[in-house]
Amino acid sequence: TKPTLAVVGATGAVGSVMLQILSQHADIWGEIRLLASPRSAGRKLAVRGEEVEVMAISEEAFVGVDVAMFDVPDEVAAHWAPIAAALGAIVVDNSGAFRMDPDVPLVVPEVNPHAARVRPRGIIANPNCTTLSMIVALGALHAEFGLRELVVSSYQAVSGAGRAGIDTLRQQLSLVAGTELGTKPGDVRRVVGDNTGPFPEPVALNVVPWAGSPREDGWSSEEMKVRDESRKILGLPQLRVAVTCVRVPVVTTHSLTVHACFEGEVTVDRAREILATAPGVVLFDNPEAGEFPTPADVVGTDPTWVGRVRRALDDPTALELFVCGDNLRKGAALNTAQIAELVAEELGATA
Ligand code: 2RA
Repeated sequence: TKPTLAVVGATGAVGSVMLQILSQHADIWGEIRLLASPRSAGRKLAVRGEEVEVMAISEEAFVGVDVAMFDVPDEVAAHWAPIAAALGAIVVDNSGAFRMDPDVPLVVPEVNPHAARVRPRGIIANPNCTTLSMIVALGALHAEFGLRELVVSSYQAVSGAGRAGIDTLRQQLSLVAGTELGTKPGDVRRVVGDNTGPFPEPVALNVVPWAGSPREDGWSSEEMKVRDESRKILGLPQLRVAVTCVRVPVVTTHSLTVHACFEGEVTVDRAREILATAPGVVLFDNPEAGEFPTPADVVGTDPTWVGRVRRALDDPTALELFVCGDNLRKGAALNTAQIAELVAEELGATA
């Protein structure tokens, strides 16, 4: 019999992409249960061409579930994931609640699939979307060149902050559309007013050097995630990481500039060969023909797109890259689904 899957947080921005992916991938699941907060219970959502009613999260709802994909706030995951695991489900969690727990593997199937098999708490964590938007390409380069240091800046889409992020950008864009803003200081702020939603500053016609919540010494939670998660996924606990996270007025698809330093000298030719053949990576790099990845083209696709591959001007051991990944697909729903599929394969093999 096919395993039973629960999608927890089915009504959110990531949840709805999870349902699309379940309808697009090979149909390996038996029953699919959709769970969400009591507020969303009773709604009907389409999955695999059928309308399925959303149930409120409860202990009973997890009985008989083999694998549960969670996309809910940290505190909801912290409460419910261990309950689901105790009831026998293997949980694949996309919150930040368990990612750095030493007893919870943090898995990217193209990079460290073996880690998914060792899960003492019955929970597997899915990385943050910013880490995920670059790590498949970096994992491929690391496997050959040996990564030593990363210097990264992110250009993060508003859907990283969920439906509220998307709604905020759309509202702000409608307020500024047709106005002649941007010549006088404070223009955009005046038009947008206090309507900054989940962001600390207006995001339309702007860039905001902040994502997440404050951490020690001026760092943001998002920046700490990029460092800590990259180290854990790559198995490089001492990796040097310098990172600044920035929000930009893009709906979906995170971009990053990456300066990656390796153990020895690298060549662009070899780097391009690695990127062109790595699973889950597309090399799109011919600037003279206007070819480099942009969010407008990458959105809705599965791979990590890499362009602008150059050897660092002043360091023969370093590469410069521009990387784009759909933050709702590989950055969240797709990676979670891929992990769930790995687990289903394992359950099938041992059944
Ligand atoms: C963001 N990475 O883009 C976060 C969401 N997990 O806001």
